[in-house]
Amino acid sequence: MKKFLIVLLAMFVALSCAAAEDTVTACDFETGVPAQFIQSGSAAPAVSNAVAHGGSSALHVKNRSGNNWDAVDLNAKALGIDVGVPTKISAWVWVDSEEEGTFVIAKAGGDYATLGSVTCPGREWTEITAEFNLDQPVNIRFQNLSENWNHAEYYLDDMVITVGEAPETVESTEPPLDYASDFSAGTDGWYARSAGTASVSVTDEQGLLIVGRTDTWNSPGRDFPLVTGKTYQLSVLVKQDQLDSVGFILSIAHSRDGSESYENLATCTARKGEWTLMQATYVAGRYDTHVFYVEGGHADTEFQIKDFVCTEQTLKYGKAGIPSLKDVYAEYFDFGTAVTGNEVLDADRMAFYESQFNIFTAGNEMKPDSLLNVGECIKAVRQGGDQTVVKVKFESCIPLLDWAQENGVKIHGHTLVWHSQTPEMFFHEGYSIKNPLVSREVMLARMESYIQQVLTWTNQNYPGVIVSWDVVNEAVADGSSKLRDSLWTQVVGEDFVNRAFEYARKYAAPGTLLYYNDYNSENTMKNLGIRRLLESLIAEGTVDGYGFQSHYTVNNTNMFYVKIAWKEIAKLLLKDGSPIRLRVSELDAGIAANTDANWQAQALFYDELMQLYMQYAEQLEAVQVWGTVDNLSWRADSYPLLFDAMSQPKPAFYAIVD
Ligand code: 9MR
Repeated sequence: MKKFLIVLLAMFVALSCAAAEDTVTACDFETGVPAQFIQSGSAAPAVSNAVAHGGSSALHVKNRSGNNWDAVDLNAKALGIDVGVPTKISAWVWVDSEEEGTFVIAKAGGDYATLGSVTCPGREWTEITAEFNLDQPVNIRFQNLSENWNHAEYYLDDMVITVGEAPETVESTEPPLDYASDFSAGTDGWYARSAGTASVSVTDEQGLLIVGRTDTWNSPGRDFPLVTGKTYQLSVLVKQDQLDSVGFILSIAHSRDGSESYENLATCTARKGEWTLMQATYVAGRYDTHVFYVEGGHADTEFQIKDFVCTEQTLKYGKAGIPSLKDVYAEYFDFGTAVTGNEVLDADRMAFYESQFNIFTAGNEMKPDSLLNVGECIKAVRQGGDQTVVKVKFESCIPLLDWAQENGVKIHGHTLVWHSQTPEMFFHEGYSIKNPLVSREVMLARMESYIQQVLTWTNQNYPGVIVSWDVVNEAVADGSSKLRDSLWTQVVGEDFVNRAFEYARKYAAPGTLLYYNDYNSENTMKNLGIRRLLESLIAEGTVDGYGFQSHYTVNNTNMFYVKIAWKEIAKLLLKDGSPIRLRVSELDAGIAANTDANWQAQALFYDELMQLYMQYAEQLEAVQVWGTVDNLSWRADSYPLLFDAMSQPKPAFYAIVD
């Protein structure tokens, strides 16, 4: 018996000279769930013998937690169901409920439109069909529409998927995107993202109103043809007339191979009746679709948007003839920056960064929340693995590591162990926060396994690329000489930092420099705490250096204390008697507003810092700014970097290259 029968019905229809070729895929679920069926939400698709339409088994969708998206999806791309391809699906459905309801075949992304629907009595096999040409590259979902079925398990059987010929594609050379919404002739491609209840319409105020919302994600959305790696400036006005104030979010939904993910780009609080602005800069990731949308408020809040602008930045990165930071400081230390995920996808931008910097750090992509594969950890324990099993994934950091390897630039790894950006379930039995915390022994085993896998994989695949690591980040409490209370101290105890360094030393390639990294070391008590911690690591011979994060605010930072902090820490000697290594790991210096006077003050501030750094050049491995251009900084509102939003050098840049 075949579980997944692909019948290539090369139906060469003898109509004049035209030939139509359909691919027919029949699934009877007799021996398993074909790989093309993917879990959606918490539902786990499996094969069951409880009921069957034909044969003795069917696809069973169970573990549903009360959402209609706890369902099963079909990987459309895997079956050739692309945009514009004529597709027919027929299947038999059996819903485990006494009540009648509506079952649908729907788009699993984009506008989530229904493609086919059927009303069926509970516990009776009913046929559902859908015939469509997708207008967005999304997966296909088999789900209930009726809310009374949100917990009901259901079965699918004898599915037949008929996929026609792909339309001819025409290569287009589109000019850079320069979009401004105009609702004078209708909704201008905007639609309601919802499970069918919400709708959008144009108002007298030239706005687009959304009504009928039943969930906070229900939103006006529109597809945009973004180009991977390109930078887009976004702005939109939002208004609501129902409550004193409502929080809104400008977001993007993107999908790759049919699987959708989301990013929040900007937020605002809109007071009753006031048009409120949201602005953002977005660098497009490697996705097939990009939908910008505005969400938020309460599930049923009605609101309008207008003047949505999305413009591709067509700037030329950098400026011809300017000095290069890495060259200016080459004799003394490396000069580097941090990049976030999508910046690395733009070759022009990276060429500009490479002209200025010789060491790079991933802003987020090598942190535990990027590298821990929580789903696989849970699965491994469920399948009988012991509590110490740890699964990792590396997709997030591969583009940066590939780029660094190809271009011969160094990477500083950030960060192996941190209380933040680490999934809470990492600390719990079975990787579920519903379970108790694991024992110290299990947690240490998990920590060692994680560090071992990350260091081994990077060493094997990118030998020599990662020259140093932040082993532990921010372990000392603010304004205190004690360790910060965290799940690490609660589960492992006060020596978690020492153990992390022990494991890192054990698995790091020889010569890799291992750092403890922290901020606010100019606070006297914290400085003491940092030194005590470093001394305990030095005694164990596991640490090489200290990273001064150096997130400053020009008018609030007292340079006197910064200098004392450097003096105190720089005095420490390593076990072999040599001075401790130092690095400036995340430098930025914010200003209150983008004015000439502030830019000059910022330039003086950077200049004074560089003079300080030069005094420690012997011990200093690198100075790294935390981002290159102001608008992509984590502190974009305070313009803290050396290049402006147009990637042009600011006075602060000139101050430190002179
Ligand atoms: O730059 C990072 C930003 O994109 C993240 O939203 C943020 C979340 O914690 O982390 C930022 O990087 C931090 C770094 O990892 C550790 N020191 C403080 C940095 C700024 O928050």
